[in-house]
Amino acid sequence: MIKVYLSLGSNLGNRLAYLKEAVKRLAEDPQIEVEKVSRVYETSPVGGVEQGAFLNIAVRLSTLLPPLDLLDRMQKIEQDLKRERLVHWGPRTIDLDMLYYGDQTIEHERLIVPHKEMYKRLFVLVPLTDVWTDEFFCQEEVLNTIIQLKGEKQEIQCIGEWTMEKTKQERIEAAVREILSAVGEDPNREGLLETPKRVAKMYDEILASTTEKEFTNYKLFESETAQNAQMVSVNDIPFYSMCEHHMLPFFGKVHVAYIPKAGRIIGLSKIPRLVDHVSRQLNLQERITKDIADTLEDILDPYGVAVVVDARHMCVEMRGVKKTNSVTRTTFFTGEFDRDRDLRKEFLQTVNRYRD
Ligand code: PH2
Ligand code: MG
Ligand code: MG
Repeated sequence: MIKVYLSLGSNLGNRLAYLKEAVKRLAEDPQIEVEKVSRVYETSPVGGVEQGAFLNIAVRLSTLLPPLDLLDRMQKIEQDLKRERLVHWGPRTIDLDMLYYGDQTIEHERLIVPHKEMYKRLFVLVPLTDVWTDEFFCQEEVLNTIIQLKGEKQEIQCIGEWTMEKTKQERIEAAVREILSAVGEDPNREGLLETPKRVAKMYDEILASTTEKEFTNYKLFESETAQNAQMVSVNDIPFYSMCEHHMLPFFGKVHVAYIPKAGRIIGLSKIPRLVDHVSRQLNLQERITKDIADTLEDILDPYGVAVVVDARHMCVEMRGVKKTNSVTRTTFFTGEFDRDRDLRKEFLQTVNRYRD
């Protein structure tokens, strides 16, 4: 891992919010570890046009990313945070500059490291002293320069500690460690050391829909042949979800049918995708069933939707009554499927009972 030092500045809009968002985005990058953030400094603008005061911080990272790849990510953050470079050296919502990349010297058309101007800037050097490691190779040079620059008119004032809400990942990790201790385990024993990290990553995947409620990953088609309103069914779609009462898995098969109206159909692979989407949050089987039907109703406005879900629940099988292999079936019918018994029967005959 290579230690990298960055300088961040903002003097437009909610300056602290921009700095926080930029650091958060760095920290969320799986290839970047944010090791330390300096205190927050308010600084008088140096050079360029007449402009408002800056907030500046320094950040220490550890990464395996090559310097230009890291620069790409920094510039992506700048773009995403609506940085506009109307005036060179002028006001900006956010600015990320690379000061040091390990002890390497880089002279590339896109990147010069150590940063060319930094030894003239108190707003870079002072925050840097908050975050460097004991081994940092330029300490003396930086400290001497700070003393020399104090004669110049560069105002810099520390306005507070950096506080950062923990990331989702960190919060889950801490909580998992706590559960491990509470059940009498030693979270520090070899086999468990990486467990909180793995669990946090796993929840990010299997509960992803919690923070992404809307299903948008589909395309509708118009079909001449679907004009005559025949049933379309997709059976045996596997699903895996987590029950909201115990946070234990339940899983099985989903069977879906609908009757297109006005030739409106959806790509067949999108139905399993919808099932996945609906499953990836803490759930009840009944709700999954209804959510799939409701979503298809919303996006297709068909003559009717039928959904059958067969599932095994680990909260039933591993604990409590321990009735293994019992399968729970839930159904939801709308429109014609709700009104027409024969149609419903026709669909249910295509549905095999779920077995292993
Ligand atoms: N950034 C600039 C120009 N001037 N002045 C202060 N105080 N802080 C900055 O971050 C800064 C600046 C261009 O990047
Ligand atoms: Mg800059
Ligand atoms: Mg810059």
